[in-house]
Amino acid sequence: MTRVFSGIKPTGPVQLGNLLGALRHWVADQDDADTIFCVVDLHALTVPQDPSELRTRTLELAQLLLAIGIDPERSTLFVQSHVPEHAELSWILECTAAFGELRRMTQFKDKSTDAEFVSAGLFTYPALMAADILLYDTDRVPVGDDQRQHLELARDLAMRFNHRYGNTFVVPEAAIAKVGARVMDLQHPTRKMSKSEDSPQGTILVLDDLATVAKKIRRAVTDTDTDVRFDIVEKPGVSNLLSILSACTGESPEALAGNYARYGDLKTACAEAVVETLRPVQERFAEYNADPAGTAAILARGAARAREIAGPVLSRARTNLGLLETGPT
Ligand code: AQP
Repeated sequence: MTRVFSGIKPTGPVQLGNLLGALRHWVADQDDADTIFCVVDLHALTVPQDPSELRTRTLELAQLLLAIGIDPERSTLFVQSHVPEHAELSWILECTAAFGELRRMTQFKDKSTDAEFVSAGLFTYPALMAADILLYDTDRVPVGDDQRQHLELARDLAMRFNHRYGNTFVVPEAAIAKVGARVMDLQHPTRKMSKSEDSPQGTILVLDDLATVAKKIRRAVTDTDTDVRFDIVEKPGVSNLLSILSACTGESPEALAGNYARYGDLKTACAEAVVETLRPVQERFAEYNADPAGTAAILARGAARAREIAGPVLSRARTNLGLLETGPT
């Protein structure tokens, strides 16, 4: 059976781009793959975090994943720091990656420019992401378009390691959706919507009050003319709304463009579609949120299952590298 792995960082409240670009595909993947999903809390540490907020966000992110339809009977759902194999393989892969290769990562350039404090972890984080994926003999990784370069690096590291030390890792494929793979900020439609970006009016949070969601969409930046057309370069604002509507309805953005003569009508339709997508998620989230002990138990079972898979893969890497095995005491 195909093995699917993906993760999400508890760096802020989940936004619509996370949902449309990645999370809804995770849910669908449960039908035909062995699925493993992870709240990647170690990745959140690349920027300073408030400890109590990080703890709350990690638990609530797991609850949100359950609310969107991740089924713990069919998927392995766990928190990255509960499985220490991730950190160990990350070091091995940092030593497999070249400095220049990491320096070329565009997300590092974006996130380090103008940052007050740039941690070494922000630089090496793609090696940890590669470790997350390679630890599970992953075949397919459903991610948004912004992760394409990191996925390519994970593949390169797997191939380099296999070439140097013998066949150890499965080389994964990225699975990037055609629609919704890059949801843009509603106020700045040439930059991606992001959970830790300071753009409250441009970012739709999955747990935003539904009236606020509709208001943000109605106030989205469009363009000066009135033509409803799917053209990402010339009309980024309108095209973003068409892409969002398309991801929620399943119709193509080009076909949807023909249905609306005015921006106002497109915004109304988009707001309705997003609100109806979020409503059931919010209702289920409230149920999981009322039972933190239940969520903790699900995560503990998930971590135990994850370790059963990750342990032997890490042992394979250690042996092939030539690390001395521990002898009997
Ligand atoms: N705007 C987006 N459109 C489509 N997909 C997106 N993803 C993120 N933003 C968009 C996808 O969501 C998954 C989880 O993302 P992540 O938490 O690992 O980190 P990220 O990609 O860096 O997302 P954010 O929201 O922008 O977080 P911050 O602000 O903390 O960096 C990934 O599959 C991602 O592609």
